[in-house]
Amino acid sequence: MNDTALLSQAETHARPPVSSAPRWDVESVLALFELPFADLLFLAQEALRKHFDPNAVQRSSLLSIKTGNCSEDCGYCSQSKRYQTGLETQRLLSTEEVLAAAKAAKEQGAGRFCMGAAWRGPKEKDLPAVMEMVRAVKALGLETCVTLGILKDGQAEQLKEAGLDYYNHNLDTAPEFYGDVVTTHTYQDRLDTLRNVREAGLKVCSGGIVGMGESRRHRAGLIAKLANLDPPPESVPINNLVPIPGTPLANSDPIDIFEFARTIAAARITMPRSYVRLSAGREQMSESEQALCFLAGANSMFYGDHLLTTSNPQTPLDNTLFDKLGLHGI
Ligand code: SAM
Ligand code: DTB
Ligand code: SF4
Repeated sequence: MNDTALLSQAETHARPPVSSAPRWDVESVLALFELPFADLLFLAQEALRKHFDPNAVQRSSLLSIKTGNCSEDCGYCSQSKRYQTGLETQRLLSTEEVLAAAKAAKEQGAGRFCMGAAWRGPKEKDLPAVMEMVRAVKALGLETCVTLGILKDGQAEQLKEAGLDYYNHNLDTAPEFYGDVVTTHTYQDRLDTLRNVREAGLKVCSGGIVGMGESRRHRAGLIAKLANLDPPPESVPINNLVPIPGTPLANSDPIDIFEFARTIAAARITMPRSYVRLSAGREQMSESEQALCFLAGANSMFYGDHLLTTSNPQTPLDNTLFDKLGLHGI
């Protein structure tokens, strides 16, 4: 497919879905990855500028509300109880602790507050406490997001009733590679949760991780899967693997920054109306590398000095970068 044809596929995609047929096949996404870099970034900028203020960056702050001791074996994760990562575990925080962190995030300028729990999924007894946190954070005037793992029938509806805006649940990689990274739950489990979340009327945040030893075709496969969700996620986090000593992926080769930027650009072009988030791994990137990701169409990021169990650039550093680039936060 030539550039014009690829862009016209992007434009078709931008219209409200008329059928549930896949709109992006893996080959077409691969063709985007294989464009000359400047051509790819040009298409990404065109897609961004059609739907967004290109200099506005959505900012979400993260808090781990329950840390470590997780039953699952996700090969990238510091929080699995199967790996010796030296992580200090923490039971579910109180609403007061969460509220204090949310207030601080709001003061720094975050627009959304995302609460993450190291669960395979929440137990029925856990949900009332999380619902209380959601109500309290929303009352501050922040958008709310939680990431709690696999949801059982009815749980997404309960979270919606509490006023939750977004549910984060990443597909993480292509279906063909998922089994190399996680064996304790399946890709289909994750798709089922995303369907439950959508049916409950919540907004979807779903993306993935690159740099886990996957191929370019796998990266294209992840993007195609996300773009073909009907409708696509409102928010698409693209994480660069943060290697955690003690996990199976501790020694993965870092991904080349241009390949990372290509993944962001492919997400931008195939999901033109979604916020594409430059997510984990920013601390390992220079200012210029981050700027490249914004040029590739990222218009969202994690803001605040920590992610879940690892660190993120300090707020003053991010504010300086925004000043240098003429970006403003929302
Ligand atoms: N337990 C829930 C789940 O797995 O859905 C929610 C928390 S989990 C830590 C949320 C997401 O963080 C994962 O799906 C993965 O995409 C991302 N993540 C976890 N560890 C990471 C790492 N070391 N580097 C990059 N991203 C990571
Ligand atoms: C997402 O895609 N990335 C965030 C959030 N959603 C929950 C988590 C990143 C975690 C990075 C490793 C850590 O801090 O444990
Ligand atoms: Fe548990 Fe989530 Fe980490 Fe997997 S990614 S081990 S489910 S906390």
